[in-house]
Amino acid sequence: MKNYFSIQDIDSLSDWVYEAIEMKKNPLLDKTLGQDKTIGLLFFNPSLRTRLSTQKAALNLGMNVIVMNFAGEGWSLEYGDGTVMDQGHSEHVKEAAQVVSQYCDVLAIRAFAKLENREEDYSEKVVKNFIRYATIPVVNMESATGHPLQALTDAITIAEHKKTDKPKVVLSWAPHPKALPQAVANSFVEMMQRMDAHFVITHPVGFELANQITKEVPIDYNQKNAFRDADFIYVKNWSAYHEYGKTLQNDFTWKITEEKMKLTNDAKFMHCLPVRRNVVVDDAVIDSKNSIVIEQANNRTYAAQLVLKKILKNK
Ligand code: SN0
Repeated sequence: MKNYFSIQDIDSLSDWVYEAIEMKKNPLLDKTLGQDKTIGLLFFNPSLRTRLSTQKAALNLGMNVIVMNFAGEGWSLEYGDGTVMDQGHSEHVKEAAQVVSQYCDVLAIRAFAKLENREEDYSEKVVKNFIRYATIPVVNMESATGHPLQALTDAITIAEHKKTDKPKVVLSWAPHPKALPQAVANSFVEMMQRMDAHFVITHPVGFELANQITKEVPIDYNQKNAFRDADFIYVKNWSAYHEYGKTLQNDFTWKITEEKMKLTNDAKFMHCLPVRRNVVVDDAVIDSKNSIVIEQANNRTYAAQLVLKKILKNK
């Protein structure tokens, strides 16, 4: 594998999930694989789990890690072809990507959706241009439209916790004070279409995700109905896709409560974090024994480590 841009780069999901679970049992098995190799992590946005788990994954493989916060510290980058660069942008991605490629063996990038222009975000301007001009493999650490490391983590976590071969998994929208990207939800939806699961999405009218991603996945506009008999409740806020980047109405009746969790089949509660307590989910749910968010975050390391291992082995 050269780049890990989206979950389409996973050739055999069941093999990957199995390998990640094996790797978790003995994370230092390949501790010399990345010896004398360097990964560079570029962040255009904040991070806790992605930054530390990807570093941890690289360290487990014996790699060196260099990290740069691009937001505020890097030059403001230009992405257009043939632009007369007499405005605010100081450096073209063409040079930036080639230069970084000389310092590193693998490059990982986080660049969130700006939520201003749907076409621009869905063209994946930042990460795709880095892939275009870099001469080394590129890993997506949440781009404008996807978060494939999170989705791989979620597949691993569901595989570890499922009690039946085909669990019922519900992706539920929840309220949030800010407009958030669709990236996590998009990649989760794509992942659930590849997993053996009864998958349902529930959200208020107007929060439909891109049809090219949701395809035939059933949408239930009645959250309580969707929750019935669920084995996993995966919660995420996202802003509207059609009225792009808008929060529309922030319906607080969509918060995840103990009462709603009682409708489920003793479902596990999942969230990629960070989460706004008592806005997205009540303390009573996230602090309950059914909440697996901390273990889910732990699995970020093994998802990243598996991806890096495959890139290092060029398989
Ligand atoms: C990001 C998102 O894409 O929704 C990253 C999730 C992994 N989340 C946020 O930006 C939350 C910010 C906040 O203020 O709650």
